[in-house]
Amino acid sequence: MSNLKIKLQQKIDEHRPRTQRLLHEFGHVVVDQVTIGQIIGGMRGIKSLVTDISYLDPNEGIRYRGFTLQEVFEKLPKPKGSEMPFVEGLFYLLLTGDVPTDAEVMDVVDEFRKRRIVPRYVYEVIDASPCCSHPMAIFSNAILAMSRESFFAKKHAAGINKNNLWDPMYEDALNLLAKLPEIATYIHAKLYREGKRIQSNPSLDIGADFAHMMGKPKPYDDVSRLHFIIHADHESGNVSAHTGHLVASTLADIYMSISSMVNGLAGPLHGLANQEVLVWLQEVKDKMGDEIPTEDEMKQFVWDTLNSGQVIPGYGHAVLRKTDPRYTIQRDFCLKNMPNDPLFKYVDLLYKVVPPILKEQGKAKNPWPNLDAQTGVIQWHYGVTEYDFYTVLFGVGRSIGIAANIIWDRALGYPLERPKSVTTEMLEKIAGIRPMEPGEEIPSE
Ligand code: CMX
Repeated sequence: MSNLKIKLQQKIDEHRPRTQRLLHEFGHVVVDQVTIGQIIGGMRGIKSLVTDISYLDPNEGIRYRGFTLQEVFEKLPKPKGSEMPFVEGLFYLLLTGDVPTDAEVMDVVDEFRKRRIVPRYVYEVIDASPCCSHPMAIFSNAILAMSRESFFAKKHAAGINKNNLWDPMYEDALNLLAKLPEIATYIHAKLYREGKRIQSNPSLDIGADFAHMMGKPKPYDDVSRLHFIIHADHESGNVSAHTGHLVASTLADIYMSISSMVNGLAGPLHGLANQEVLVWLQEVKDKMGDEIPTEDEMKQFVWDTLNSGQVIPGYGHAVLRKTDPRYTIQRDFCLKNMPNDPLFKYVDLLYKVVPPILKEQGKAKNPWPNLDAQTGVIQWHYGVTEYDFYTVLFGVGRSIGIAANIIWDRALGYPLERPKSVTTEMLEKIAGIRPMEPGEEIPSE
């Protein structure tokens, strides 16, 4: 058994009584109330999920296992000569809650290395994708196709004690995560590099191997590590994390669950926003004939977008109420490594201009930038200019956190998810009003 799995087993044994005690002795304790506004409004803010892997504070941003992102970057071991930590170390941290030693990280690097060979039929699935498919659709299909490999599904069909379900889920999760960089880079090669695939180099860690398979020199290895680490998890209620958890709650295997989460991530209000930011910036750039706009000109572009009924991509958030620390970490990277990049100058100008405008408009609860406002600009700078592909990069990173969550879901025996729905009429009754007649105007108070 790998060191990581042994450690995980210990952590699971320690944690299980806590969950069991809460459920059996304190299951009746009220945690939250639900309003009609929350029921109609996308269940915003209802405390109804549990995860110990990350927590999102509205003002502080994400913490992974109690650590701020800044601390995660400081504490996790780094490959020699790199500014950014091993992605494998983050997986160790998310799964066990402990910061790994150098030796522990190298064990995980080795585990991933052994599992990275992608079955041949996955390339065929990618090759068979119809023309103009979005890379996220191809990515989702490629992952789903591997469901036939699931160790978890086979064990479950054969009959396995519920307490042991986490074990085959762990095996599946590692098998899948180890293959995602190669699958993603093959999609990139297929769509944008005339199929010129670069083979994985088994002597490299995930970040470096990803850069190698993308055909990008240093510091793209660090860009990849940075990217995968900051995208890995954002507690459980966001659409991608929630979808992965929900599908896995049916005891679907990791391939079905992660493929579903990729579909959720592909929406413009979620992961696709990083692509939309680039589209929006390019429009501004084209209109400006590549000149950097003045502050007033940029304000006008922002107002024009809002007045045409569109959102400003990369701004706002369902939970956060301050600048996203994932934005700040990327901004710091840009200031250090690419301060004169023209698109970065656009993004920086937007940081000055957009929040006061969104405040003045008065609709968005959070006028500050989220991580998607910076991501694409870094990729563009290092030559990944196919912005359709950016959400696939997000998906590789997000899979790490969701896989860790799903392993723990099975370890703690979280059941099938099944909230209750009500009808509009029931809500009207609860509100103490009669249903409106067709064509009737909303009565004024
Ligand atoms: N630009 C313009 N209007 C915005 C806005 C923005 N960036 N963010 C929110 N609003 C508007 C909403 O559209 C909504 O308008 P209506 O009342 O007319 O429907 C109003 O402000 C209130 O929305 P909210 O409660 O502040 O935000 P939500 O929780 O409903 O939505 C999010 C959150 C992220 C979908 C929204 O801020 C948005 O559309 N942002 C732009 C897209 C984006 O950057 N998405 C990426 C988020 C990060 C991620 O998940 O990857």
